[in-house]
Amino acid sequence: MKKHLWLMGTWAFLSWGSAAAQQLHLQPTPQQCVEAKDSLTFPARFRLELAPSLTGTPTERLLRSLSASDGAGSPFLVTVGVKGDKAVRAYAASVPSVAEGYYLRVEKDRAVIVGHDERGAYYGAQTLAQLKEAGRVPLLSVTDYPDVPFRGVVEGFYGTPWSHEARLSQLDFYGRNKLNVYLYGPKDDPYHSTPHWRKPYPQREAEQLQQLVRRAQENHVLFYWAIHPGQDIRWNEADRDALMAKFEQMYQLGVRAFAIFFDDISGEGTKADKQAALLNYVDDHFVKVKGDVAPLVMCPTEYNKSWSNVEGGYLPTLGDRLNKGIHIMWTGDRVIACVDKASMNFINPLLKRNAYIWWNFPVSDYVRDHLLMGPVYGNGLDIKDDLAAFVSNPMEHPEASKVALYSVADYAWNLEAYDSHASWKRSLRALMPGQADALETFATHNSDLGKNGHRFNREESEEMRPWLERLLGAYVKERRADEPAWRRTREECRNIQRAADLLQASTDNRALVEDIRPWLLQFKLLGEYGEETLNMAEAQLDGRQEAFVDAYTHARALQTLMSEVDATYNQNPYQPGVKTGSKRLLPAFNELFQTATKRFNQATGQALAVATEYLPYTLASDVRQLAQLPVRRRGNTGEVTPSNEVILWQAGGSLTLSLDYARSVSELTVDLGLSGVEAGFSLEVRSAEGEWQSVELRPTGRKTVLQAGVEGRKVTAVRLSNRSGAEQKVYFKQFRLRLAEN
Ligand code: 14T
Repeated sequence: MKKHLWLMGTWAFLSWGSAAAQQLHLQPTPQQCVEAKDSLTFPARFRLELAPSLTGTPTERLLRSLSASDGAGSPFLVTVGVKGDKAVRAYAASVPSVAEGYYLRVEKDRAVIVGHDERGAYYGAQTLAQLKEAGRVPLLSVTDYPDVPFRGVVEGFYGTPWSHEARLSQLDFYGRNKLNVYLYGPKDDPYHSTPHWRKPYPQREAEQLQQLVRRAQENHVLFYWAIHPGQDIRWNEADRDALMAKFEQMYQLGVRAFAIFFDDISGEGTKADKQAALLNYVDDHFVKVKGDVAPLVMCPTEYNKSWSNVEGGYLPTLGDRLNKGIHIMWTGDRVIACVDKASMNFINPLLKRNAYIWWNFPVSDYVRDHLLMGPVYGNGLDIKDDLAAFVSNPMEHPEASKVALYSVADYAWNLEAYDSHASWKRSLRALMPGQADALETFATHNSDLGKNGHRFNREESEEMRPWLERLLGAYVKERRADEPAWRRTREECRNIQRAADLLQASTDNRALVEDIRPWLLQFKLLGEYGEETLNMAEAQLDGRQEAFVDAYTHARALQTLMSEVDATYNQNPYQPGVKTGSKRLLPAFNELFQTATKRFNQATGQALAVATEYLPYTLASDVRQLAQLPVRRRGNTGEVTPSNEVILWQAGGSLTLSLDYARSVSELTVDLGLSGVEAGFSLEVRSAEGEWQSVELRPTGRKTVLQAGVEGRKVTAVRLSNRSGAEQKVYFKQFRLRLAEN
């Protein structure tokens, strides 16, 4: 049977009153939608005929919210029930025999929704809500069900956990997009993991979790509470009972779905037989006893192929021993990977069940200076029968993550019909209906991860790629301007500046603007920078020297500002800073900048700086081995690159790190690799007035690492000198200056 069917009769395009003709697209893409020739404007009020089995359910509340005031007396009737209910008996045969499936029919004066089960009826009602939102819609019948039984989100990232408000908003979003699970497992919740997994939540946190459970129920989302005990668990009765007691506390708060995560641990906790015994115990003595608890989910220690050692027997042990109903998570061939037929064929036989896919996208906890807002692609479209679940691990930015989550919902509902680009476009429209084009401009250029240890990457700026190649090919290799490429790139630079402004000022979705604000600032600068580098290249080609210097001066200023944004916002300790357009745009603009400047210098005999990275630090030293060490900037810290050799530091020799202007510093860390050697050295800072003042170097307790008392001082330079009167043989392990926040 052809699954995805859009019958549209003789008319191909409907015009909905508004100027732009718009195709109706239901989200997630239904399995089958047959549209008739006629259409109707979905009424503002309708009479609701609800099967008694649905009284008091989220389905009833959703449907009532769709009808303004009481629909009594309205000529339009909406009949809703679950297979087996009397009111919908006539349609029973049309309902798909798949969990969560539904049949929805819209006629001229009535609509009928029949769920395979209660959640199915709810999804039918969600589809009806979309029809109402669309305004004028064709008469139609939808036969629909999900391909993957569990679809949703695992809040499993490191970093700042989502706020309570953000989670409430997520749960509503999941309901609307027919996602049915949310697994709560933020690595940085101390009561989820070590140190406090054994302890009950404090009152306030407990109340909030209770609220989340309720909101999840309202949206027909299963709220899984996960525990991460493996870092310090002991395989004894005391810890088993502590875990059972914690689950019981969570049960009392309303939780009816539980998970145990053994990822990212070492030592005792990693033993497969012990893990399996614990899971089975919980299954037998908790889940089965309660009777109203969802199937257990576990995340194994060897949760991806590259970390698994089949000979070691870990995965086969889990596969053999874990009770049949227990789900086992899997991230694919690597920690960060997409899954396809081959990856499923590897893991499912080992687990002796379909894997519960934990997809590590759009999680960005290992590339925190980037936003991952591009299309969802790369997973097999032919693996619907191989998946127990498909859940996504998101970014710490909840609203920005919805771009990907929308498409995850679309993919996991109907794999074969999934169209990654179209789904992405619709997600942008759903998130910011008033500024979807601006958001698209932003998202197009904010999707890759940059260099990362997981070697995972995404397409970025694909549409601009051929234009940039043409532009650089012509200019760099042939010293000429390819006019169309030039025009298109300039236009895109303007689009970027405009999009940054429109998004920052937009009231369409403030939560999203807050999530991405630093990147918007950077994005605007990037657009301006790109435009100015085009001006430079143009002026250089035409030999207009004054115009070149004007453009160059501004481009330099923009480099400085971009560097400042990078050093001011998002100063996490892992990947501090704010990167945007880093895959194609920024490298292309930098190449323009460098080539144009070199040619200008050649032609005029001047020596304008060619470097593209603004550095507020300059190093000077009369110690031969130190003089040429590069200075690196990473977020708000500047560091002289450590050296591996023994440094022969002559008497009186010094190293000076100067700043571009008097800046507040918060920390100065020095490590000369030998304890006590600092006695022969003096450390000084230079004030804004140019005076040198001595500061003390104190031990930190970490081996030979020393810290200077510079907190809050405004300085223009720091200097380290050998005052011992003799040559010192030292190491140069660290020389790092951290600037204060402001
Ligand atoms: F359990 C897993 F499936 C999993 O992916 N665990 C973590 C997850 O919490 C994190 O968000 C994700 C992305 O960084 O990767 C896993 O964490 C890691 C992965 C590593 F390769 C932690 C340390 C690693 F070296």
